[in-house]
Amino acid sequence: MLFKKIFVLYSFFLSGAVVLSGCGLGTEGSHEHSADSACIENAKEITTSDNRTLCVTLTSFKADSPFEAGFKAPGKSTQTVFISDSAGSPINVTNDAVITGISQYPMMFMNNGHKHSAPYKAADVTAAEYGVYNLDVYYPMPSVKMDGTSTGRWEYRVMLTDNNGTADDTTDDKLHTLSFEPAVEMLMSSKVFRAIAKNESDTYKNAMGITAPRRYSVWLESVAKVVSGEAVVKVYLTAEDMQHSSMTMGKPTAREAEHVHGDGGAMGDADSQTYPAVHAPMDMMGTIMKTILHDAVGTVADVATVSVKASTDNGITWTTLTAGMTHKELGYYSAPVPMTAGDVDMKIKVTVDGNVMTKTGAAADGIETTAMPSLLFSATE
Ligand SMILES: [Cu+2]
Repeated sequence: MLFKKIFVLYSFFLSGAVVLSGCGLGTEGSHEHSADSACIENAKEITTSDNRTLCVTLTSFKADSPFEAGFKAPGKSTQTVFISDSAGSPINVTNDAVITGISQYPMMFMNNGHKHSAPYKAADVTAAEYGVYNLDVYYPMPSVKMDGTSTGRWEYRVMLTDNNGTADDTTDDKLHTLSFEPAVEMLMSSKVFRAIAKNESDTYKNAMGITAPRRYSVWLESVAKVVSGEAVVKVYLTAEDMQHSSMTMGKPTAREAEHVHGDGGAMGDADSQTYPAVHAPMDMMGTIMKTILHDAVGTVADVATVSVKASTDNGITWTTLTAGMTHKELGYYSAPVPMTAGDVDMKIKVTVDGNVMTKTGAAADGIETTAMPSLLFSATE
């Protein structure tokens, strides 16, 4: 009965392939399930402050073109969290009496002892009435190498805000934390969904304690269908830093989880790599949102100017991508870019505070065809 109800809900929303078991989920969760468990296999259980048992599952079963389903790196992974009660009815965090927010927190524990986070998106709650939440992560590194060996372990936490049964009282809210362990696999196709670029004059002290050029990542976020010789491309720009520095990061308040995105940042850990969104200062109704980066000696520097351009003719002509202007869009850049359907090689030119970022970190010297990194993807019409 329970299985059937959940299956019906899933099918209704997905109207496609359903992957509930196995796929990328760690096996540890199964230990938590006794024979009389209220939740299906691979689901995590919590008990709310009003004494309900909730079942939470994590899957990555579909993705919009040009992305592939599944937990893949490097690049954006499209992830779905499904929350139901023990009877299989969906939990809607936008109107539930007690559970009022959802957020995520990815962290990789490397076999070499280092740890780092990943950039992630705000939770998409537009399908909350079905108990379905989209929580995308931009994984910088796989946990499973091409030959099947492990590089470490991704711990992916889903946090649910519980208002302790007291409506409109945020002071005694608590977080339920559910830990999943997705096996993040190396992207096997010839596509490139993350372009890395740097500049020798923009350095910081990295996770190994070495002063090196800061790596900027341009993550492909979406490519719309080609219409009249162009397609709207959106990318997300992050930098590497060693301290929690993104002002867009934070614990979600009730009903506000959808406004929070961030770098999965350090949360007090001075030794973990972070990936703050990079954008020029933006005035958000009187609050100046800015990207704060640290150099090799820990000095704080505000990012003042950012430019992101794309070229699909090998660096001859460049299209300026427009910076997102809302809280949710900070660090995102988009514009219609000329292209035809099929394989696209899109060069990316990022300039931060006057420093043009190249593949090697050396100056481009006008040879932009080879100096600039590419995003490789298939466009459709
Ligand atoms: Cu790693």
